[in-house]
Amino acid sequence: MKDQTISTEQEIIRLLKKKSRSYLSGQTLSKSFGLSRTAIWKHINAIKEMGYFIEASPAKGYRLNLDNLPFNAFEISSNLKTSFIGKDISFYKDTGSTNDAARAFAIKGAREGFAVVADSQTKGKGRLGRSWESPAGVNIYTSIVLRPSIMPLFAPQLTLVSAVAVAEAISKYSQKTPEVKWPNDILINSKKVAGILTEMNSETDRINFVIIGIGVNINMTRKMFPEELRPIATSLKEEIGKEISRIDFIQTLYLNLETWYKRYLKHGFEPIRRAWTGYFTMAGRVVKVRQMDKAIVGVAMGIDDNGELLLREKSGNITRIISGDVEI
Ligand code: BT5
Repeated sequence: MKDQTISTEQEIIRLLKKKSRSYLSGQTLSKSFGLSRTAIWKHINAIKEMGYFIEASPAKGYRLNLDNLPFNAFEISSNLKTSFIGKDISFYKDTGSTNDAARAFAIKGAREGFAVVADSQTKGKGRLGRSWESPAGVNIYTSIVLRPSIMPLFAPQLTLVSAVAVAEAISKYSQKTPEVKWPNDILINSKKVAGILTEMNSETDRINFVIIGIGVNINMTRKMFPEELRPIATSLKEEIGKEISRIDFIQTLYLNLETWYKRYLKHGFEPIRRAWTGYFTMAGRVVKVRQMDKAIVGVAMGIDDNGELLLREKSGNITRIISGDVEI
């Protein structure tokens, strides 16, 4: 599934990273690879074309700019601390939807943890046929294949597992604690910064695979949002006022997701419910839940031990919500 051989370019990038404080001479590189200096120069050009910034000095050699590394599979995999999530990555400059790409890989047998990452999407998907704004060069769009041995009816809990992983990753960068909005939104200052789309392929009592699609607005500016989303959507950069490395963020996200997913498989939903509740600030507020054919108004009370939303209606009845959109 993944090309295991490290290319000469990747090997050169590794050496340049080690030497990034000073220059690495063309001669040293020629010796290490047994290649002519012209051949090395061609590889350096290929590396530049991959989006790396390399200073070349005829007298001193080559130096890599570490502050401006490109967003690609090789960088995401370098120093990734997970044991299975994101160990195999298929990276696209542009794709329709990473969820669709991941599903195609999963059908062909991609193993658990396989991840698709795109720099941009042309048909980014939300739930129920809605779309996800996916401009290039600024955000994270990733879909991960999971193969949990749980009953299909529990699959929606994986959205909450992922929401906790995303909220925790955001907390690492933002002083403001993010909020979760049931079932699949992550907000900062009441604006949506990330969304999750969980899709499943199953038989009656067995899951074949689940695709966890995660979109996080990292460095998107206000201007890049369509007008109608500006009042309700935001990015990490807009909220904290500085650029964040997408490589660093996605590595944190994969590690968090792996940790929470393992915890879920081992200990069940309860630890997830507790962590999720810690990010749920809407408890006690009156909300409207829109469903396919109706809307229910009530006081949001939190989630039950299955991950369903509990709503206290005016009558005093407690209703369990399995699916829907929550509005304040
Ligand atoms: C979601 O749906 O929030 C799920 C979003 C999942 C996106 C990821 S990106 C990687 C993977 N590949 C995909 O194709 N999808 C997943 P939903 O709850 O239905 O919310 C959709 C609504 O959010 C839209 O109708 C807009 O109102 C709003 N929206 C669209 N793009 C947004 C963005 N970039 N940031 C914030 N809000 C957005």
